Amino acid sequence: MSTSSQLFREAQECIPGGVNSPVRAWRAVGGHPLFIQRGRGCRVVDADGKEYIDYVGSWGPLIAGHAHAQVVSALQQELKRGTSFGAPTAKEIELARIIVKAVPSIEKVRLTSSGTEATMTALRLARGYTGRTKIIKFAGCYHGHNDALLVRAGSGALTFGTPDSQGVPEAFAALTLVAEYNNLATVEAYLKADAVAAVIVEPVPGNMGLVLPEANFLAGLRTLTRTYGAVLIFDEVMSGFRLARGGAQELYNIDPDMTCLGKVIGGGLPLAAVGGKRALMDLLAPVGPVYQAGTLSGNPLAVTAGIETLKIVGNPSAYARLNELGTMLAEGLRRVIRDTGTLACVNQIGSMFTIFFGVDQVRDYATATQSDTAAFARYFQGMIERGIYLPPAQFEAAFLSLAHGAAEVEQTIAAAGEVLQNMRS
Ligand code: KE4
Repeated sequence: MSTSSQLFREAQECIPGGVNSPVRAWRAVGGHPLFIQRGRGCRVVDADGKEYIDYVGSWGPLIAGHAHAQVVSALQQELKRGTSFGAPTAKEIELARIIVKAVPSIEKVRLTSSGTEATMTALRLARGYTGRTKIIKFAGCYHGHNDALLVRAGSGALTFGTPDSQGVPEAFAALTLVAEYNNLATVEAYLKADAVAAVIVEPVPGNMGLVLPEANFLAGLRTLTRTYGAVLIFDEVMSGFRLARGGAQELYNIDPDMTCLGKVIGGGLPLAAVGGKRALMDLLAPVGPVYQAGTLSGNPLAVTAGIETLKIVGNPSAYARLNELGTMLAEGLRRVIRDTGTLACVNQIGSMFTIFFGVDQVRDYATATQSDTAAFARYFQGMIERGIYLPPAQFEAAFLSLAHGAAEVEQTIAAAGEVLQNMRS
């Protein structure tokens, strides 16, 4: 069996950077990526046969844990019926009904195969609906890799220092206005000066590392967009069905015009969605004049994995359990940060968390980018050595699943304490 380092060498011969998505390449933390051969529950095993407690969870989808028996069994049954038909299936109605019931702001929903497609569609709908062209996004927020949104973007774009990607025509980028998260004044200034089609935001950003909305920020966005006639798009690809059944909008009681979902709703298979008010959604082809399509949109296998995952996380105690584990982990990390005299902070909400080094608070792009990414890299490598697999980049969120337990959390805190102590010496 080839080891991860052997596989990485081979991969780089035929795949750019040896990976099919940049943030997997470990460029920000050094060394070579783990090639994962299997997962079960909250653990993954790499090509060298080493086991890790997994806090990447495929960047959010695996909220039920890897290879959950209920998901695997349902997929095995579905697979016997075929893989894709390019025709509507009954299960797409079932998933759409689950989403509409769980997220009151969504009256209709269109399934896509990626979050990028979902946000791209949301912007096109907002432009078609308003007849306006300018959009507002927030520095550090990442909404996938469509041209309009690769401006001051987070996640891998920020990690690799390409928040404004090469190849995006200046004419496109000029239509994207960049505001500061947690700063309503920067949004109102744009709305007053320009006719804006949409404001798109990660209500709880995970792509500059985890950042939390301050009081009235999200409610302020809702008021401002209503006042100036801009469509409010909540990009909940990461937070949807992750932070609550109804996502961040349920937690903060906001009624956006459109919502993008992904990750959890596909349970680890390629599935995302754009949903919202009927007046917007019925502009979509074949009903209305805004075109959007996808060969594998609503794919039966992905829909099956999504339905089963949403059933599992629909258990009444699920979010209480995720929140309990997240709080336990965050409090433990803060304790070892104090005990080792480390300058660092932990942002956490529910089952999402990020540790930032060299700063005592991160509330937006400016404070996130002041963090010590070299220290994060040392921390990451120390945790990997102790069997803890964190997202290999500072500007990402880490995720707990229902398969994690107190034992794994305690093991993680103990490992962090050792690593932070070693970083001091
Ligand atoms: P995808 O096109 O990768 O399915 O979704 C794009 C997207 C949209 N919106 C938000 C809030 C997102 O977080 C994402 C994708 N998230 C990254 C992780 N930060 C995916 C990991 C990767 O790029 O490999």
